[in-house]
Amino acid sequence: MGQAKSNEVQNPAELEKPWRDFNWAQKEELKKRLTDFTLNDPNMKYIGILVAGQIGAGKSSFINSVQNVFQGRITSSALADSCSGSSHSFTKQYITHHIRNGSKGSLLPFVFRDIMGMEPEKLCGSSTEDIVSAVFGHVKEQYKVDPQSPLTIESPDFNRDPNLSEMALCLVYILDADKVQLTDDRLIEKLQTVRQRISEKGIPQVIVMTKVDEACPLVKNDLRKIYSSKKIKDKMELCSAKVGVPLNHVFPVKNYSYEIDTKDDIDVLILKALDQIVHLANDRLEIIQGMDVQ
Ligand SMILES: Nc1nc2c(ncn2[C@@H]2O[C@H](COP(=O)(O)OP(=O)(O)O)[C@@H](O)[C@H]2O)c(=O)[nH]1
Ligand SMILES: [Mg+2]
Repeated sequence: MGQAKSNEVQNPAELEKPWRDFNWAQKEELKKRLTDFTLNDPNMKYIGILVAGQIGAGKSSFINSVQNVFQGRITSSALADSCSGSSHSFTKQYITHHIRNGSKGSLLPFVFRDIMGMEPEKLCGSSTEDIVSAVFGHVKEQYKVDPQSPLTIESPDFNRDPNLSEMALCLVYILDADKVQLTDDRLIEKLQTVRQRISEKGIPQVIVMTKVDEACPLVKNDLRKIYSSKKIKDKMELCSAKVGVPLNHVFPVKNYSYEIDTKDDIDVLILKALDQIVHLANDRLEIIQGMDVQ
């Protein structure tokens, strides 16, 4: 009993102070930075970002959440699956989502691409080959993933000569905070295979850890406790270790799910993750362009 009590004191659910500095008042500044953002190649209209992860982890919801931040309202361009916990993937086609600044505003210079979710079992969900092909721009728009047979160079949906906009210059792994400790090792192996294949080509990788509200009651109650929740810190460390992405590339978010209005605290976490993703992608673009010049 005494032992349990002293552990509780040593290991409280809430840390004394946040372990990561986070400015909750930076929403407008981040939004401006992203709407003013220009690509390192003036000839390109946009850069691509691919989201990958297990079915139901919140990939479509993350894309929608980004859209919501810039629209200032709840949208549903990348349909999220309202049947939570379902084992099938709602997203079956490979689709590009453009992000618009305001309802009549211009398109922002980055797009998200969503592919069928992954599953632990062999020949289920998107294969590692298809995800790697998508990163390298070989997958044509509206390609329907067939878990039984990954895309090959002979397939009509295989883009043999992709341009830079068709490639992904950042891969975002979407992981569910509430389930990460239960994630099947076979799925982690698939993610690691993808990571190794694309790391060789220097494609930056980020983890967006979703459902922080479901993973921690403290955070559900007050999103601003996200960086003082011991549970969230542990889960972020677990995500980092499992996939092999450094902790400073792990961003916890609460996606829009049941809300009917946007909220500044939700927005600012989404914007912070997005700011990092987009700038890493743009850095990568600069390196690729530099290589071309040499
Ligand atoms: N509470 C909560 N629910 C979420 C969050 N992100 C996604 N969801 C819900 O999880 C379910 C699956 O999300 P979805 O975006 O369709 O997952 P996908 O298969 O990866 O595209 C949906 O019911 C979402 O509303 C989150 O951060 N918090
Ligand atoms: Mg989806």
